Amino acid sequence: MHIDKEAFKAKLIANVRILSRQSVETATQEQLYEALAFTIRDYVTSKWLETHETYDRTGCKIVCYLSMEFLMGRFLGNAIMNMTMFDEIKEVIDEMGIDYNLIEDAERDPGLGNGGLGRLAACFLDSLSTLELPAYGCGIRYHYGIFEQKIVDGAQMELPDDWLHNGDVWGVRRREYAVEVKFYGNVVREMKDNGEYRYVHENYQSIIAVPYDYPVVGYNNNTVNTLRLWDAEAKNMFDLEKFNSGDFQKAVEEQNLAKALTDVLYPADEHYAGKELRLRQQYFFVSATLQRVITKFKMKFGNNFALLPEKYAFQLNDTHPSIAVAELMRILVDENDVAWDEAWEITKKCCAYTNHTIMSEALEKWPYDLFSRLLPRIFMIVEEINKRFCNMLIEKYGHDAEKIRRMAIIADGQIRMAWLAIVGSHSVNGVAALHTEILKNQELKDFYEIYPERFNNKTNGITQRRWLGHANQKLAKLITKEIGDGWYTDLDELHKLEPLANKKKFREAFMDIKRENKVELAQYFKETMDIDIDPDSIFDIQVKRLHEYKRQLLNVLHIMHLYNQLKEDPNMDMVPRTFIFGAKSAAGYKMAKLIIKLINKVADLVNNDPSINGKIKVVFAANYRVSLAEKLIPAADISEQISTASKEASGTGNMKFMLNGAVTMGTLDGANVEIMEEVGEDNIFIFGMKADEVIDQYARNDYNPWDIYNMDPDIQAVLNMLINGTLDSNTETFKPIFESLLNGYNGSRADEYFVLKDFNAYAKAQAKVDAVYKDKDKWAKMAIMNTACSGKFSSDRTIKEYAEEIWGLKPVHVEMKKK
Ligand code: 26W
Repeated sequence: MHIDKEAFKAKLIANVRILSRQSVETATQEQLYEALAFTIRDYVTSKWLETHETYDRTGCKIVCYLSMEFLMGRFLGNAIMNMTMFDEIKEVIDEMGIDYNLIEDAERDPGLGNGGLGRLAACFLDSLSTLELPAYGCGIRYHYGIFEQKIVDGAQMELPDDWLHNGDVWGVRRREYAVEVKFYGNVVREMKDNGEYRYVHENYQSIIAVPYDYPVVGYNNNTVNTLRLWDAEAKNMFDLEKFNSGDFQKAVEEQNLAKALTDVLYPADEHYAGKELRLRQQYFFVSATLQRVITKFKMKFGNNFALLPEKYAFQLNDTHPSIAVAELMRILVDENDVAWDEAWEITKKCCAYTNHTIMSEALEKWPYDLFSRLLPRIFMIVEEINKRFCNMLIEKYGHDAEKIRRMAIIADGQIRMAWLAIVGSHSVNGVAALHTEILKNQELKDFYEIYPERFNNKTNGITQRRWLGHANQKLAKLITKEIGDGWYTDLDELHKLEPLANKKKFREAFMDIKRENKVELAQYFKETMDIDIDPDSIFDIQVKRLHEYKRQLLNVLHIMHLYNQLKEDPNMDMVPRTFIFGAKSAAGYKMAKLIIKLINKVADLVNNDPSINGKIKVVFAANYRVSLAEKLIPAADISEQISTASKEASGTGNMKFMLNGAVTMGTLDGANVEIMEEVGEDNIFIFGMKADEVIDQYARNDYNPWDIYNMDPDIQAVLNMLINGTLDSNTETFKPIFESLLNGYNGSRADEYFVLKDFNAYAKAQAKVDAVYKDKDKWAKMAIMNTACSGKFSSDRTIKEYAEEIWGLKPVHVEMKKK
């Protein structure tokens, strides 16, 4: 987009003055950031208005992506890139003597998500806008996002993430669209004129849901969709003006209660805790979203609710918003007098559910009494849905009581949210081919049997705009120079790089950029951690949430093994390697926290032992988050994707690394399987047990890791380091890890995730990396092939599949009116 540079400069100067009473010369980085963001927002707003004017005028279908998490990353740089204003803005900023990178760095990450699921939602929004698909992201405006991680004496400390501290430049508060959400109370039955009953919710507590809208800018088009995050406010806050003393007190109390609702993101990933506040959050944003949708629908289409599925689709991002099924029923049946059966058909046509994990500890099952007390009317509706569903099951499987118990939505005093989502949706999808197969054949087998037509796969993807265009600007430029910029909107264009892998000049240019990125990262570590790393070493990176199934432990045990080898033979022939980790652990997840400590203690040992000649270095990069990922991933040679096969639903980090020319070290798990299909077996390092082997072995339950310990002196030596004082003078510190690997810990099985079973295969694959890396040309070809073959993993491809196969959603072109 072309901008008038002088006009832009004048606006920017004015905004610095208006917002902070400063001049460009005296303003802080934060103030300059705020002013630049406001200036850009002005350009965005014209398109934003036009987009919604177009949606209103055409009455097009809209998808609402319902998600508890949106891990958006910084807005500013992304908006500038997608508006295709980057070069011109950069020139203006340079002319003004301001360091553009420092301004981008002044923006705090809106960390409103835990990990994969939240970041996927953000990539999807970028693709939706770029593909001109009408969409809303619907979620919660947490006041505190995912905690900030500090490492103190090797251990994780959590600090609150006050992301709103410097204000919220991108969010627009829209009090005019506030809605009331009701909790607690009781339900009474009233006779309607026609003799039917109506259920009325009484004595409830109200919370006001106020939306804040954030722009989601499409790439090189006029589409700006909306991320709508709901915040909670007290109903009586608005009566504060009256305040005779009693009401004032009450209003303040209510205000505090309301604030608590949206105060903080639950920092647990793949672990369900059954906390009432979380259920309140879920119902809060789902109810607000659906109420607003139905109000708007009625304004446009009256009470013709049969039309609803042609106008709105609701995608449920995991089970967290699955209460939408019951809430939509409530709004249709109670508030709009739609008959149950008709409402049920409408609900199923509107809703679709995505499953993101097979980890059983992640499954949401709300206790019956908590649920019925908090949401009495919703509970009745779930009971009714369950009754009808079970009746259907009895008709089909009357002989098989066990099966019916397994499938019931309400059982054992719990409400099974995944079952509710499946029964109330027309589509159930997994997030990678292998994952969907496992769902169909194992976890959701019973449901696949009765609803085979509902099941489908949508392999995840990532947006190449942020993960290459923005994160790796040097590589983006090189690629555009060689094959043009078509890849920004058609990532399969990258296949055109394949023949260039055979051209020496291109290989050199590609690897020069990799090296520059590594130098930049090394500088960052020097500045932030005062650690020296060698840009000519292999950068081997594992970044993701810390979880036992992701097996950071396998990685660090292997590093300990390498260290032992080097101690024996300091002249061992190996390419120097820098192992980099980034991972947050859920605050209450003891084993995960201990693994973080282990990584840091191994780093202390290895980095401070001059006898190994700097051959290996270990870095734990604190506070892993989107903006840090954007620095780390472009600098990677090796991408660690080493989960126990069958456990990682998809992974999306694996795709970001591949796109940036890192080679995957991985198990045949999640989307790694498809990455191998795309890049070819020769351009990836695959090791370890296969998914079916893991599943069989687990079922046989005859694995004894002691056999490995007793037979394998290398493994024995590594495990003994955990308890013999090498890493920590207190020999008890890492005992639980030792225990979990050999005997099981806290009720888990011994080596539940087959770390020891896969250890040798992993060590062998790592040795192969070392050998291949020595052949510079071969390595460069592999790296280039990874970038060249990553087209499938664009979230544009994924979103097209959702739009065509699940939502029936068509692009709507937005044209700017001539002024
Ligand atoms: C109730 C606690 C809780 C919180 C978050 C349970 C489960 C979750 C998420 C479903 C966990 C998650 O982020 N899953 C990841 O989703 C990604 C996007 O599909 C996948 O790529 C990852 O493999 C999967 O772990």
